Amino acid sequence: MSQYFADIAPVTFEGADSTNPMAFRHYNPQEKLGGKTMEEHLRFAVCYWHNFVWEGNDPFGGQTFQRPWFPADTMELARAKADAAFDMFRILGVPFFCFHDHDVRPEGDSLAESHKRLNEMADYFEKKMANGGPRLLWGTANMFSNRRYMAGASTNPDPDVFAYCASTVKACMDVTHRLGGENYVLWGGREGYETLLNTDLGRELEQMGRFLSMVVEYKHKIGFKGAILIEPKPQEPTKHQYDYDVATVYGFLKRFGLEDEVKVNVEQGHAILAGHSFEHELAMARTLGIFGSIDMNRNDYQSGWDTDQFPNSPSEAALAYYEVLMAGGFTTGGTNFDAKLRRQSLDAEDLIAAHVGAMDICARGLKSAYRMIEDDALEGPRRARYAGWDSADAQAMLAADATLDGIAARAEQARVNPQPRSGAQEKLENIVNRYV
Ligand code: XLS
Ligand code: NI
Ligand code: NI
Repeated sequence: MSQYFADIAPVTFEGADSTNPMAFRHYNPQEKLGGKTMEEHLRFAVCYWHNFVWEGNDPFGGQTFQRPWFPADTMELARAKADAAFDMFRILGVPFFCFHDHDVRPEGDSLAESHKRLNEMADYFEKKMANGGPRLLWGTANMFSNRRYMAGASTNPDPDVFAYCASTVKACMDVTHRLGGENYVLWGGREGYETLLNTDLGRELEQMGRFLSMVVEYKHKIGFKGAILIEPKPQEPTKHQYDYDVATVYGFLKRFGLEDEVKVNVEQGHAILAGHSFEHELAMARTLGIFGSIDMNRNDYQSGWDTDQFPNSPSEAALAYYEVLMAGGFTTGGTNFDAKLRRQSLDAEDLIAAHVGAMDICARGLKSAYRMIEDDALEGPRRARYAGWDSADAQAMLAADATLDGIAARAEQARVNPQPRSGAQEKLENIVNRYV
């Protein structure tokens, strides 16, 4: 127990009419939608990083937050941070948490010392996870903060950095495996470039492909049953990140024969940075068969950088969970918040209130999405739009033995002049609005 959240009671469901800002109005963990409870559908997780590590700094100013565990540069303070973190997980009632190695332990003077500290913290977590404590959704390595990674991790021009990364990822995968983690995440960090003038693009992609292949091999070697997830992002911190978006990641996986081994962790804010909507990225992942998990941090639409705000739009959440449900729901994945408070939100209570609102928006979105699917509200019109393709004649055009000139001859004979039909977008938007 830490004293940090001592004044805050566990958050409970009070129903849609509640005016209590520290209660759930939609997230009722045990309420069932179909065969699963909301808790099982949403699989909420909270990431350590922005919640317990970020100090409130921005490019123009330093620390605004004063947490008792800062600067967390000793193992004692790391444990105090863990105590506060697990108190928050308990208050929110989230079933999962996530962390980067760097979030949970101060870096040691050597690689070996860093690994030792990580393992000590994992021992500490093991006790907190026992007896109904939160489970681990994913573990990951921070290979972007330290200056040794400034020119990339596995894509670094220096082979010693590549080797350093191998050791770091191995240690993090071991710990994730030991703690029963359900996924291992690789967000690109600084895998990208600032300028092509000093970058050998082909070589860097090759290095990244080999590295990922070895990560997958190691997963099988240690018997880790969870999923390996790549988290796409188009830019920031580098000018161009190699894992630009879901489609780019898929092309990369195909190239290295990893499309059945690796899935994606899609983040709302990263989708926006890539010039997509969140639902576009989710629909793409579903279609390509690589949907894994989500980071529910939204981006400001004007900023141009990753603002990692808590989600707060019911209609966006509804369209996102629509895609999640259409993908068959989460298996190993979940809904992770690695969101940031705004830097003026100083209090312990702000951290809790932000998650309460975010969890509630997701629950509301899930319920809307579930009802839209149950009522066939969007799939019905969508099927009708493509109904022409149901006939045997139409299907024959897609068969393996169909040819362009064969189809051309048919069209020329039939002399049908295709008649355009309305896409009815506004009517569909009205339908969505009825559900949110
Ligand atoms: C940064 C990413 C990061 C990953 C995990 O933009 O969102 O937080 O989720 O390394
Ligand atoms: Ni993320
Ligand atoms: Ni992000």
